[in-house]
Parts: sequence; C-alpha cells; structure tokens
Amino acid sequence: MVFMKGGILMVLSVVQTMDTALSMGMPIGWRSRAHKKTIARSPASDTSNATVLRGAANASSMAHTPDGQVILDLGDGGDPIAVTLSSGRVVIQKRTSGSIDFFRGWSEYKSGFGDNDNFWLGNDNIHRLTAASSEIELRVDLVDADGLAQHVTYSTFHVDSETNLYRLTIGGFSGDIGDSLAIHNGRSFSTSDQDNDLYQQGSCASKYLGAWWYNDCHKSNLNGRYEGPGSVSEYATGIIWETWRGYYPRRIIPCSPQRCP
Ligand SMILES: [Ca+2]
Repeated sequence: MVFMKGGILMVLSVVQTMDTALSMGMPIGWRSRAHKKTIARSPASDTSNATVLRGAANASSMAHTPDGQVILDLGDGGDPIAVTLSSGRVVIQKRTSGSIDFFRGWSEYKSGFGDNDNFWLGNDNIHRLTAASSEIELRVDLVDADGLAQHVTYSTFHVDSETNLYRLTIGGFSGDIGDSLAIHNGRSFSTSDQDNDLYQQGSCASKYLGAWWYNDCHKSNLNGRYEGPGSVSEYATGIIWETWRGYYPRRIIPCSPQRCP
C-alpha cells in the first residue's frame, strides 16, 4: 500500500478579510529525504495561505514535477495526483488573492481548479486522499486582515465519494478560535448549481457566494468571495470563520475626521 499510516492536511487560505489555510495531514509526515527537499522548494511553504494535505508515503511512490509538486500514487487504482506540499502537508486549498474566481459549479469543484497561488484540489482528489488513511488530520490556518495568524486542527477528517455527495465527517477539534466546522459535520457538499443543503428557502451556495458543506447555512465559508481592499463586505458572503471574526470579517477601519465623507 502506497499510502502509509498517517493523514492528510488541508490548508485553506485567503487574504484580505482573512487568510485561511485548511490543511489535512498526518502527524508523522512524509518519510523520505526527497520529501524534505520538495518542501524546501514548494511555492506553498508558507502555510498562512494554503490548504494542505499531509500524509506519509513510500519514497518510491513520489516523483517531482519541475515546479516542486509531488506526484502521489495512492495505490487505489486511480490516476496519480499532483499535489503541493507545505510543511509536509498536502495543500488542498489555497487562497492568496482574488485573481481566481471560486464561485464555481459542481463539476469544477469535483475536478479542482486554479493556479499555484489560488486553487481547490478537487473533491474527487480530496475524497481519495482522505480515504487512503484512517488517521487523517485537518488543519485550518487563518490570517486576518491585520496579519494575525491562527489555526485549528481536527483529528478526524473524511470526505465521502461523489455518489454520497462528498459528505463531510469532521471531529476532534483543537484550537483557540472556536469550531466553525462542527455544524457542517455530516453535511453534503453544495455548489450554486447543486443544492444539497438544509436551507429550505433556497441555495446556501448561491446566497453566500461559495461552495461548501452547507447546513442551514454556515459558520464557515472558506470558498466564499475574496474581498479585496475597497470592496464592500456583505453579510456572510466572504471567507468566513464565524467563531473567530464573525460574518463581517473585514477589518473595520475607524473613521477619522480626515477620512470621513
Ligand atoms: Ca436548499
């Protein structure tokens, strides 16, 4: 088995309102020297802005792409996956600017999209990675508009198959900024074109401009709208971790006599 005992680390990250890094990982990390070299080269070595998956694997299972990605053969019969590592974790989501639109549909979240700086690894890949081990760890890194970094971890993290609507299993919370994923435990993934949420009056994804394991609707919305400087913050549509920065996470700039209209 290629994927050894261990886990996956997912790091979601967002800038401006909050930088978030959602990472799934294994506590024991990768087991090869090649892995360490890869981390050093990785463009996502700054975990403040990345979604990471971390796991352990045989050295023989890894190959490297010119841009520092690692090719993982999960040994599950599926195609190898090219992933970016950050501190030994596989990044599954990363957001550092508003250059990539994250308000996308089911098929794009299924396959994944983006570039090195802003991406979603894809629900099929995330499912396969979390299915590869029972010891998957999820880490969420967040940075607010003032540059204050925080993170939380979950000792249980699993994303089901597409047949089961990528249902989320999350638990074993640890951290100081509150658990904004708890109400999403057991929920299906929803996008603007596939409403699997519990909101009877409409689509959470459409209403809050994201794609997530919505309940009715959310306390976290890490694929929400990236709000750059000067943009108008709207209730709960941004990159939200409610238990830390609420539903209006943008920094409030005090109104001085010189700045007030
Ligand atoms: Ca609904």
